[in-house]
Amino acid sequence: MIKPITAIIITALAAAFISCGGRGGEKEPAAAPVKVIFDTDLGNDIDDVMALQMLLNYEKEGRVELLGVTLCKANPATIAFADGYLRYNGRGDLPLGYVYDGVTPFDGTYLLPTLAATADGQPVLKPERTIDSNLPEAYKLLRRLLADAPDGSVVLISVGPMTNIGRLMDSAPDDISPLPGVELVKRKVKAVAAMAGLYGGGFDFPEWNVEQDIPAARSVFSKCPVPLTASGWELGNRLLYPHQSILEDFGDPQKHPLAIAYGAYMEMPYDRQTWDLTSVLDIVEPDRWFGYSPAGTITVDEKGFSHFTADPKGTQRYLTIDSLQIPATLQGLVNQVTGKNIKNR
Ligand SMILES: [Ca+2]
Repeated sequence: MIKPITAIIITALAAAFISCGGRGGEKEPAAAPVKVIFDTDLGNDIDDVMALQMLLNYEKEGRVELLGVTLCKANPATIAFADGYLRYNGRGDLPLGYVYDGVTPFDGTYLLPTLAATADGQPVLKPERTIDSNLPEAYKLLRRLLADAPDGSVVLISVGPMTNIGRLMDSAPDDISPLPGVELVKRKVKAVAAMAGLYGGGFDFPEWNVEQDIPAARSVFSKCPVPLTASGWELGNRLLYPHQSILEDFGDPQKHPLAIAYGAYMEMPYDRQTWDLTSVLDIVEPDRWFGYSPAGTITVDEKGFSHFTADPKGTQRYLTIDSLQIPATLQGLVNQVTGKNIKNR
């Protein structure tokens, strides 16, 4: 028999554990998953693959609902890679849109090797959608997905040249929606996360995503009618993904498409910057891993340089990080890319 005082302590401890959401107690009521559209230039830098894997893992945790993926790299292998990768993760049903006359048409270094890779005599990726699949124009798919979504529900993540998002902002009413692009975004989108630009004064050059399609970036930053959080080049540059994780956390690295792509992108071993990953991490888990600039506005000049102006009425900001927070945030990124959080929930 348990003595009364011990019983009281146990009861108090159990109550505290449950209120902290501890495992083993009652589960916290799960928040509704965040509806996400992911606009990516898969095939340019490797961080897009890792950012996509983070989203797929968040979805497996019930924290994200992927509505669709739009491709802003104008290379046919991007379609096959995206479809094969989604299919590998059980999401071959996800809508895909493509930028038919967009920028960065080159093959890059990892799309074709990963598509050609085999394991145990089978292709690792088994794409069914290709350039011949008549995919919708990306900005039209964006319009469709937004039109079908509840008001104020969608998070738009932009981690490549902003061609598709720019065309969305500039789009006119059509048979999909009577709203022009900016109004459609205003009604349906809760927030935009964009890996784009360079902030804080430590460096001074046009950031790559912005530079590839300057008119599109100017359009997005000047017209975006909802809160936009940018991740600047300088942020992901401080958080280097450990190559040991690529070698150890995906089973046989010769058989997993992320590890194969990472190994093909550059000569191993290397620790790559986590630019696109930071936008995903913050928009799904705001106020946890990063700090923020004051509110303000971001402008892009004709040469592609980004400029931030603090303004209490502004709805744009950029991510920051304190040096002391870097190890924990990097571990947060690794856990999400590798899916370690799936097992822990
Ligand atoms: Ca990218």
